[in-house]
Amino acid sequence: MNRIVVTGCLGQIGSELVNRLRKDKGIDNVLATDIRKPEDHPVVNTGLFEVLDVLDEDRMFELASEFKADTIIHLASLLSSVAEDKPQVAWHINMTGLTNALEVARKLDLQFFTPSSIGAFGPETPKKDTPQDTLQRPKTMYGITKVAGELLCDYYHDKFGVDTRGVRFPGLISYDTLPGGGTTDYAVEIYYEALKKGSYVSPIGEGTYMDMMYMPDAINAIVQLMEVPESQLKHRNAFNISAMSFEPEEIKASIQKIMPEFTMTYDVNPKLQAIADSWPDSLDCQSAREEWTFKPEYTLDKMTEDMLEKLKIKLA
Ligand code: AKB
Repeated sequence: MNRIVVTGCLGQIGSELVNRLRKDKGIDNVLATDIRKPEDHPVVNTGLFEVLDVLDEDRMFELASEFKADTIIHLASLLSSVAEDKPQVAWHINMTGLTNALEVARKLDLQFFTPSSIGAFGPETPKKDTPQDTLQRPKTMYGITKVAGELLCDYYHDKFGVDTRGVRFPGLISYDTLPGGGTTDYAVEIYYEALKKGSYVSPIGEGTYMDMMYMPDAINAIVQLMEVPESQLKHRNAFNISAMSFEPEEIKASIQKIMPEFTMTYDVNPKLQAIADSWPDSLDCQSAREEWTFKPEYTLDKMTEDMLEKLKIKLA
């Protein structure tokens, strides 16, 4: 991984990943792309940036080929909640975008990364300590595109020899760029609202556990997995990874350790709750630990401390 094209760079993961890769690999070795080019944005202002609609395979090929890329990190995708509102659009963007990126990787012999998600599991999946290899059958369009994507990445490796790699991300929590249209977004919003209003109305019901991870651990995971020798990997795509599993009362309690006056009430959103109920409570991450020494640093309390500190500065 030395010359990298990243799609979907203005998103929650992309904006922080591009920053890290520019530091690690050099500014001129990372080509950030997204469907729009904002006038003033750190990703655009601090390095190479090109407009790219991932539905346009020719343009993706041209950019990667001219840049002499050796790696493509494909992040552009619709998240779970918005995908339920526009299922046909979600299928088109998530699957055609992925197929195009895989084709570019095949034609140019690039190393490849794309994230799957806890959304790739369904209500029949074992809920606790969800195994790496188990029954999936998701009931959301997002989950269907993620399972299909996992299988497609395996296929491109087995059939064409593309060095595809990937993880199943849990909910990602970060202060830099807001997530957009996910089911786990509440775990980001709660910190903003705690600082802005001192209170939060949770759209996810009490007792609903979901896996989560702080963004620095997620970025480390991508870099670590991409750099491990191929010979060490048995499950190259869709590794279960998670740093913590909590329900709304637990994140509330974590915030209250620093802000005792913080309060939370519930107004459960039926769509989000149904999605959350169909996902695992906690993943078994043994394969990631064994095959590429995955080891997240942030616990819930350590993350809360950092989030509140960084957000306070951002919102000041
Ligand atoms: C979402 O909630 O859709 C995402 C995810 C867990 O994949 N954050």
